[in-house]
Amino acid sequence: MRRPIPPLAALALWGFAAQAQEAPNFGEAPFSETRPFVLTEIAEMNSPWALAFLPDGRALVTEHEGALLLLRPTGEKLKVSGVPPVAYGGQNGLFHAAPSPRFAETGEIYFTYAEPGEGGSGPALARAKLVEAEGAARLEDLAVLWRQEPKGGGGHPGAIIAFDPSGESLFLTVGDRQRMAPAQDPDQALGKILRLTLDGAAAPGNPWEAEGGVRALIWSTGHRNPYGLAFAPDGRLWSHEMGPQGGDELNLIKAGANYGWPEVSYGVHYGGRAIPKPPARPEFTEPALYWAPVIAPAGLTFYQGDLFPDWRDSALIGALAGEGIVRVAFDRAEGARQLDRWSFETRIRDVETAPDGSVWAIEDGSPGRVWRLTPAERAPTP
Ligand SMILES: [Ca+2]
Repeated sequence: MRRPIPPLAALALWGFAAQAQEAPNFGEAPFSETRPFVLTEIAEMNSPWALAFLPDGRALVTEHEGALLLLRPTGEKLKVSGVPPVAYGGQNGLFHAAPSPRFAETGEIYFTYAEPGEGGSGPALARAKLVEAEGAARLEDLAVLWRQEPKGGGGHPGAIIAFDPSGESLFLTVGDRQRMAPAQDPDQALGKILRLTLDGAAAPGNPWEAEGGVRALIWSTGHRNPYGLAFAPDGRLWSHEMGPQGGDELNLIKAGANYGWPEVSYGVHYGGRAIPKPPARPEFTEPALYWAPVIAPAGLTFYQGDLFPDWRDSALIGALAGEGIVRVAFDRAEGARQLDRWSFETRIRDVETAPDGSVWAIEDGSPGRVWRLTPAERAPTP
């Protein structure tokens, strides 16, 4: 017969177990008292959604209604023609554009948008060549590499692209389009992170490659609305996603892992209906950290520049509801902790590291803005 555990010791053990299993919550963290950067407005934009840098220091900036622009650090804009029609409304529109890992040779870019069609719209991934001549820019040789079928209603598109550091494959977030259950359906792309070849086929080595169809495209499962996806300098892939009421997550993305939506969450459904917390279902992968109340994360970049040496290897995350930028640092044992939370007093939709080491951030809205962050002058040390 087992000896009964004294109540206080049991409580302590339970406390330790709970601590060991539950991801840390950063929802109530206060704003940092000082900002180590100054902000310079680069340009006013019409509902800017996402940005990515070309090797020459210009940014590809999407506007949600369907415009794609090349933006110089001076604020000069050049509109790129040839973007296909997008289904614009609510969370749908033009999403994310990024240069191919082979951009220097091919001039190709990849972009995502809500493709209109029978029944509504669906997220789509396209590739095209960016051609510039006589001061104008256009897309040529457009090919839609992947599209969600069947089309339908709903927001939560995800639609963020990240290229594998090898340059041989790409990862694409696909949100649950506010339908929830498909995130656990292995035959639907909704609520998944896909891994594709640069031509949009199932990438060799995917966990369900042998099963074919949609399954062969899937890298990870059980996501809600991931608006951030990026590789860390150590080669690990991270994503964040918006929870419902509470429960925004930062996840270390592993092949074949299931991140639990909508079966578990640190949040509750809108209206307050409970959802089991992740430790209740050990088959689901816990987030590295979560926010309740939410920050509504959007945009993710791992800082590797020289202008902010204190930020090297940490992640910068935009916050819509959180109205600012969050900095997260990592340790070797998969741990992540929020170190800074800077208030912008406005919704931040995306954040990226520029080739010169400055950080650019998108202020959400119409008009919205693109901001440049450079180091604040420090008081001279005596
Ligand atoms: Ca989850």
